[in-house]
Amino acid sequence: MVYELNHELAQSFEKRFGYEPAKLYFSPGRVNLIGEHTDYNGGHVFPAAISVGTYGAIAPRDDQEIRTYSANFPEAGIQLIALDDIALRQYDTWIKYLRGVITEMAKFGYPVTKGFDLAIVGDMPTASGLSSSASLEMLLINMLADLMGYENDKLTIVKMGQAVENDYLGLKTGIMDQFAVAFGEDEQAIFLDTNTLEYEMVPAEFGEYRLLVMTTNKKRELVDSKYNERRAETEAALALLQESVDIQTLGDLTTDQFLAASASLTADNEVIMRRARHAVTENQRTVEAKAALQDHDLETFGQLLTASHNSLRDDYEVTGVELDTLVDAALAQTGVLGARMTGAGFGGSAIALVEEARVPEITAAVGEVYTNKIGYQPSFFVAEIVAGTHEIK
Ligand code: GAF
Repeated sequence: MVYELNHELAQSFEKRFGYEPAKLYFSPGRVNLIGEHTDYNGGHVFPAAISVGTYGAIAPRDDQEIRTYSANFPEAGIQLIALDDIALRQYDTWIKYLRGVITEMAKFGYPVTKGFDLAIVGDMPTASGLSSSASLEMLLINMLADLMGYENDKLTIVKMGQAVENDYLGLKTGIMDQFAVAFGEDEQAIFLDTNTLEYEMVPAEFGEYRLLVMTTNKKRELVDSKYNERRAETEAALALLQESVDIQTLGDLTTDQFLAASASLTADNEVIMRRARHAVTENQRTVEAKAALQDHDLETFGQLLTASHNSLRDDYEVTGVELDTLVDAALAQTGVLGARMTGAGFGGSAIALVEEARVPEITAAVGEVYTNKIGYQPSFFVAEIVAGTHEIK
């Protein structure tokens, strides 16, 4: 399953550039099991790297030129970039990530000074909310760090990827996606405290159940501005709460402490306090879900996934009719222990913990309900949890 496009990419490189690539890499996407919109609120997250992602083939050049080709945009052909001209262009497609990566690597003391030929291909559904950008960022940074002979320190690479989002592209994302893509391990979920960056690998053992990824196929609209808006709302709530409690982040509060501290503030600040309530309760659910998974208590784990979705729908308001339809339709089926949106929301994908033997029936039933209500089809696959970004030897 993993490396499905590996061979094809090597051929595609050779066809475009006339010689074999020096190195091939794979960079996964991610699902987040639970812990949504907590990573910029000092909470816990619980993601895992998955087998759909981005492949890269690269070879060094003797000059300062960069020639690139994406098999996902064949009509663009080979695009040329010069190392000394990497400012963001208005009509940049995926190339903006390459320019961003080169810019941020230089700022982190990892300047890219050699030219190279590069081909990439990805097999993630578009706008799937499975972190295609973090997958690409981690791929490019790993390849270019190796090309230059720099030490491949995972956490630094993760932070460079986050800087591409935050500083180069202006999206105020947290650290979860890059961390999951870089630190993933086969069949392990990553329980990460985004406050301390301490993490623990937890076997993603689902027994007779599988993680079904259900993609809305909704066109990506306004996700970035709404994401930044949610972040501003929780920051405003934190500032208000800090007037009465001594906390650094919302992740410092238990649900009970939050309810006590927010009681007198809620009437005048209804919306931002609901946002904060999600961040606090979601953090608690994430800690409980990790314990449930370790105890092989899949019933409880599933219930926490569903509770997470409800909080994202009602308090954080980041789901929307497409994600709600997928989740509700999945939960109405026999053999489903829980379901929730995964990632930023507003479209993208949901996950459901489903009985393996019933996957075909469940996807057929959910697909029918969704298509009738939304007017186009969703897509489905069973997640395979794999290792983080690496060279394919
Ligand atoms: C996006 C962001 F990139 C992550 O940092 C995280 O905040 C997530 O949305 C929501 O949990 O994927």
